[in-house]
Parts: sequence; structure tokens; C-alpha cells
Amino acid sequence: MTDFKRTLVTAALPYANGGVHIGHLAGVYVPSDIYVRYQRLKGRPVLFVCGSDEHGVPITIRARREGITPQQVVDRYHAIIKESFAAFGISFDIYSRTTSETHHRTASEFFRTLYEKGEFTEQESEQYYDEEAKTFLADRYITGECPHCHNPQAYGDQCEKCGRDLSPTELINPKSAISGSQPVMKKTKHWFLPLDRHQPWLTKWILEDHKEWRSNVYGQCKSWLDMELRPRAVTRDLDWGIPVPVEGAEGKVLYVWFDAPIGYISNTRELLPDEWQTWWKDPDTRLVHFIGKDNIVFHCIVFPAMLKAEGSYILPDNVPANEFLNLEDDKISTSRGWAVWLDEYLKELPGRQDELRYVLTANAPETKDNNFTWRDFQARCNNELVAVYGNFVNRALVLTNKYYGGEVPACGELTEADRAVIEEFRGVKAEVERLLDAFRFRDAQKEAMNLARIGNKYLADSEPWKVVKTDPERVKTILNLALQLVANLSIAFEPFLPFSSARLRAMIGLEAADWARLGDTDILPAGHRIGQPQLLFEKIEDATVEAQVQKLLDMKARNEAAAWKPAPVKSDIAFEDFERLDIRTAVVTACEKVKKADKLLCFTLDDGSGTPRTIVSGIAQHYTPDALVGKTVCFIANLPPRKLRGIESQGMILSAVGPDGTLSVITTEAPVHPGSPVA
Ligand code: B3M
Ligand code: ZN
Repeated sequence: MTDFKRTLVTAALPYANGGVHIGHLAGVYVPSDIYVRYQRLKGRPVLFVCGSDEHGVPITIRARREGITPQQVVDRYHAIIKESFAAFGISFDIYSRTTSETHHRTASEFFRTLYEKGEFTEQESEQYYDEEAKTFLADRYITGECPHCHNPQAYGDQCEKCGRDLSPTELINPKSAISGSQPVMKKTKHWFLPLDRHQPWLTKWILEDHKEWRSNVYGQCKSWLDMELRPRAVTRDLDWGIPVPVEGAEGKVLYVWFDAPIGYISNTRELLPDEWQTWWKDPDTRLVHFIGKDNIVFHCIVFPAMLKAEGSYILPDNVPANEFLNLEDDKISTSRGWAVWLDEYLKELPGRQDELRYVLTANAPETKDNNFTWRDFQARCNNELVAVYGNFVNRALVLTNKYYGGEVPACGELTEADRAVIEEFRGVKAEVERLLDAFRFRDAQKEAMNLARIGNKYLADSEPWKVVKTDPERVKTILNLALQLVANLSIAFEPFLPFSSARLRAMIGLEAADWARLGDTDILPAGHRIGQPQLLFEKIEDATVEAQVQKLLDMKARNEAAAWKPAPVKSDIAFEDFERLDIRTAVVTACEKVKKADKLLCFTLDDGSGTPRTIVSGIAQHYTPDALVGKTVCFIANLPPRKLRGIESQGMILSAVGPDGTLSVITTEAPVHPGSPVA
């Protein structure tokens, strides 16, 4: 690691068709920010580039849906995203965007270079074309019946009902989502990056030269390479994107995943117009891509193949991709609204950025998916940040103000216990650095938190508030050491918790976070004056957490209601068939759970015949036994009796399926005689 002259860090370019949520922060942006802050603190030359990814079909779909232009969509979200990152202290050196002029120029030049070097193959294929709208249709713009589950609203790339991946030609009765017309197949030419040609060197470069990559990254690359790489289209028939800069490519744009990674280069070029090539072409640069696991193939196989084909660029040295973060045990989903959006978090929990940075790092999905719950967020804030870190700092500063008017007391004779504590916290620096250099941010933060645990224990064991009565000189040494520990904490936590670290340094009158001083026991000299202590962290109250959980549940219910579509109507039946059905009402006179059957209830009904009727129904998860007693229900009377768990059931009680699968029995709007026919 140390034989590079500089480190170029990129963070995945977020799509500008929505905000950023805690999954993005946990997966990419907090880890990359920790890493870059640490490099800067070590005095190592480092550049941190990112920007909005503003092309691609999802953006055009949102634009159509909202009746605005794609540019208006990306302008809105580029601003929201940029502001959210700044508010969370994600310290990019540049946050630009792929609709910038510099990016269009850089991506076009990049494509032309590969084109002129013959690095592309050209292939003609057939694609659905909308003759009314006069445009080729991207997969997402074609809808039709899913061949597997017959969902009438499946998309050309996927059926969201059964989850199957589809190709447009598999859809039954395909329709254009633009004009609604039946699309036709039309020939079209595209350019391909022949990844198969790059298979030999990619295999060696990854599987032999980069065994040190994280196991989840290495494993995914290996499975792609084992499947034999195939040519990948780098152009699309779309009107939103970077026009393909060659003759005969009218109406075509660069595929978004071709242009987006070049965004890292153009952002660097925008930041350093004269030096960007040193950062991207000098082998003394170490290139590190921070991404989520869904982007591994683009950053470890496709983009390196592009860079290699162009010929003058360096290749990534490491790609520490994180796995996914779930939210309250469910996948984060922007379409279902199941997410904690940064801009909303900032409004609802103002000034709590470090708490979220801390918890997302403590739970970081570094090698496997992990889960965020608001209860765990509250527990970690209250039991770790407040009760350990904040409490230690507060006690050290309060006692120093109380006994010495805020002046750091001189350190006297050290006891064995003092030396042991100094030994312990001197070891923290090397361990934090080893872990950060290995991209192990969870463990590194835990190690930094150890400093606070050491401090807390030191004060609890040495009890200066008691010793002051009998040996005031001793207390000076205790508090001097405690204050050195506090100063060390304000430096050690700088990469992880920049906001509270700055606040703490202001409280103790420490100018800057000088990483070289980490581990020292003379950072605050005797006589140095500290300020008045304020609480470094405030407790997270139950009400705050309950409100956030309720907000998620409300959002989920709203989205499910909005997304709900009735099943297609079954094929017609003859009226006579309907007349053969004997549906009538009855009053529930008794109900009990069926033993050893958690879904079944056994109803006794008065159906007006004078003989009680027994019906077993699978609604025990939706009704308690006594909930329907006395109520009118509708049932099918002329089904043959059937034995369920040894009980003869004479009919079927009718119910409808509610929003989240709950069942609701069918009843009458006004009282009727039991046994009244339902028509
Ligand atoms: N825009 C983000 C994603 O797939 C994608 C990353 C581009 S990085 C060059 O969620
Ligand atoms: Zn389906």
C-alpha cells in the first residue's frame, strides 16, 4: 500500500432519479469518507471524486410519469443528493454530474478512442420499435403479459409480480408504454465491448494478482469469469444520454453503464484540468473504487476492460464493495417507500449526523448483508455514544472545571495502573490504522471506541471524586491522563464522527486533529485551559424511534395500497352456472380454535334451518374466536361436506383479502334473517 505516491478514491455515482438513503450511506459513502479522511490525516495525497449519474432509462421513466424533462428530474435530485452528502460530512473533493459538458466531452473522446482502435464489435439485432412514437423501446418501456404468472403488467426486463427476469420477446401481447400501440420488430445496430477478448488477462489480473480483494468481491468476479464473459452492448436506442460520436449512430446514446464510470475520470478532469492525467495514468496512483455489491461486475470487469482497451489508464487496485443493508428486516426499496431518506432524517433528527454515521459503521454490511433497526440505533446511541464516550468526556471536563477552574493540572508520579492505561491506549493507534488500511471500518471504529472504554474504566477505578478528599495531588495526575485520553478521542474519531470530534476539540481548545499525536500523553500541556463541557451526544428518546417506525409502516401501507391491482377477471360463466351456487347468510353463534391447527377456526352458525351448521374456516390468523360471534356472515351452503382435522365442515364462509393479506369476512350492510339468500 505504501509504495504508491497518491490514492484516487471514487464512490459510486448515485442515480439522480431519487434521494439517497441510509443504504447508500452504509454501503458506499460513509466507508469511503472514513477512508479518505484517514488518508488525509496521515498526510497521504488523496483525491475523493463522485457525482450524480444522470442518464439511464429510470430517469426518463420518472420524467414521463411526472410530465417533466429528464434534465429537470436530474437537476432536482442532483441538488438534493449533493446537499445530503454535504450535510453528512461526506468530504468529496468534487461532486459533479454526468450531464456536465466535461463529462460529455470525456466520455465521447473515450468512446472514439476505442472505436478508432477497433476495440468494439458491431452487431445488428432486432428490437421492438414504436411506430407511433417513432422510437426504439428500451426493455422497461415494453409491457405485456408475463408468460409465467400471467401478470398483465410485466415489463420487458422483469415481472415484478413473480420476480422472473424476462426479455421483451417473451411477453404475451407486448405493448409500448409510450404510445400503447403494438410495437414491431425492427433491425438496429449497436456497438459491443467484446469482454470475451479480455477474459484471459482479466482472469489473471483478478484471480491471481488480486487475491487480497474482499471475499465477496473476489467470489463474484470468479463466478462471472467462470461463466465465460460475453460481448456487452455499449450503445442504446434512446434520446436521453450522450450521443454516440460516430457516423451512422443517429438516435443512439452511450449505454449508461459505459458512460457512468467514465464520470470518475471527467469529475477528476473538472477538478484538476492540468493534473487529472497524473491521477488516472501514472502507475504511482492507487485507484480504489467504493461501491455496493450490485456494481461489482461493472467496476471489476467492464470498466477495467474499457480502461485496458483505451490503453493509457491505470486499473483499480482495490474495490472494497459492501453488501446490502436491510431496514427493519426488510429490503430497502425506493419503489415501496421502505427507506430512511437522508434529507428527511436531517429534518426529523437535526444535528444527529454522527449518530447515524456511527451506527451505520457499527452495523456496516462489509462482508454480508446486515440490518438497521431504529431500536438498535437508539440502543447504540444511548448505550455507547452517550453512556461510554459522552459520559467519560463529560466527567473529565466537569471535574477539571470543578477542581482546577478549567486548567489542565500538572501530571505527577505515575502509578503502575497509570502506566498500564497508557500502554493500553498507545496500542489503539496502530490497531486503528491496521484496520483502516484493510478497509475494516466496523472493527476500526470499535477500536477507537475502546479508547473511551479505557477512559471510562480508568475514572471509575481511580475515583478522583473520592481521592480528592485525601490525596489532591493524585487527582491532578488522574485528570491530566483522562484529559489526554479525551484529546486522543477527539483525534481518533475524526475519520468516523467528524462533527462531534470537531465539537469536542472546541471544548478542550485543541486546534486541529493531528493524527501524528494520536497515542501521546502530552497533547494538552499543564496550564492549558479547556472550555465548559456540553453534552457530546443526547439520548435518543423512545418517542423519536416509535415515530420513525410508524412512519415506515404508514409509508409501506400507502405504497401497497397505491400499488395494489385486482387479479384479472376470470373467464365468463353461464348465468345458469351462477344460479347453481347457493350463497346465503347465517349468524355466528359460537366459534373456537381448531386444536393443533394455527390457521383454522370452527364456527357454529344459525342458518335459519333450526339445525346448527358447522363450518371450519382458515381465518384464525385474522380473527380471534369471539370476534365474529353474533355477527352475520355469508357462506356457500351447497358444497359437499368435507372433513378438516376430523371436523365435518358444511360449507365455506366468504371473505375478501385485505391490503397486507389480511382476510375480512363478507357481511350484510343491514340486518337480514339468518339463511337469507345472497344473489
Ligand atoms: N449509478 C448506482 C447504482 O447502481 C450507479 C453507480 C454508477 S458508478 C459508475 O445504484
Ligand atoms: Zn410473472
